[in-house]
Amino acid sequence: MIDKIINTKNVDEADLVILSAPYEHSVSFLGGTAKGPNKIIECLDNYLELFDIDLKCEPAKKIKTAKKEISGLKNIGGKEASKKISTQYEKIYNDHKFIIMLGGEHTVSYGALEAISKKENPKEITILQIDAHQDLRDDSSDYSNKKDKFAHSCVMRRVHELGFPIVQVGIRTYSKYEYEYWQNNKNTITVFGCDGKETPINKILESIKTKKVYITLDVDGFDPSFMPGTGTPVQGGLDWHYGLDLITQIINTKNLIAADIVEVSPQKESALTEFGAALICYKIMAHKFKNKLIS
Ligand SMILES: [Mn+2]
Repeated sequence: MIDKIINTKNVDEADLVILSAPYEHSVSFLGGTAKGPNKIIECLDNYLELFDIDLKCEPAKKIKTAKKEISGLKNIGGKEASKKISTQYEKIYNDHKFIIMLGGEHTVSYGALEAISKKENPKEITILQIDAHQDLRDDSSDYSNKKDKFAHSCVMRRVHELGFPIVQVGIRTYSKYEYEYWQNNKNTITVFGCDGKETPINKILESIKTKKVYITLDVDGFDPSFMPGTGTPVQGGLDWHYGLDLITQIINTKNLIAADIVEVSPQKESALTEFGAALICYKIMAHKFKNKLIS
């Protein structure tokens, strides 16, 4: 039998669920994120080594992983999509499964966090957002004729309104309105920019005041040389090893309650982005279930 990372069809018996949210609607530049989840899963199924070279073991053999897709996300607006995601997410989350959600555009994170906010106190969970953009707009009216409060560029504002504190890493472009919102909410929004000098990881860890953390990874947070396939690429992002180190250190020092990887837009000429997203997904799995690996 060939061992696979996604190794059970039964969501009920899984420790971990890879939840696809192939939602794409409020694209502001390049499209294609609806195809992201399947491409990442293809990499998880076929191209990744099971052996983790840092942990020196095969995490997949100890973690029961299932996949599931959120249905009904085609041709609907962001508010409706968020509701669909939230309802389906809630069922799996309440069943005590660890969820890694794969997007889709960044809007999908709101549905997940709304579901979580029903069960837990948002003030006790910090969102660690790796992203080139703050996504703190109130709506999309400054760049689109369609005013949309659930566009991808507004997702972290909506999440912040739910009560979650946010720590942003990799930020290197924002609008006047986003800057103002951040300045008015400095107690609960911490920003680490990207100016060519790397922020020491312990500084980021110190800025997270809660034990519980949710990671939302917009792949454009990484430098586009590592993750070129994304809707709104921006030069000068996180180094690959630095980003991985940040993610694993957070899992090892905090209580990661769930994560998402969004904005993967597969390219014809390069599979780098979906492969990188799959690698990060497997890293999160391995470190989250580290205790299981030793036994
Ligand atoms: Mn984003």
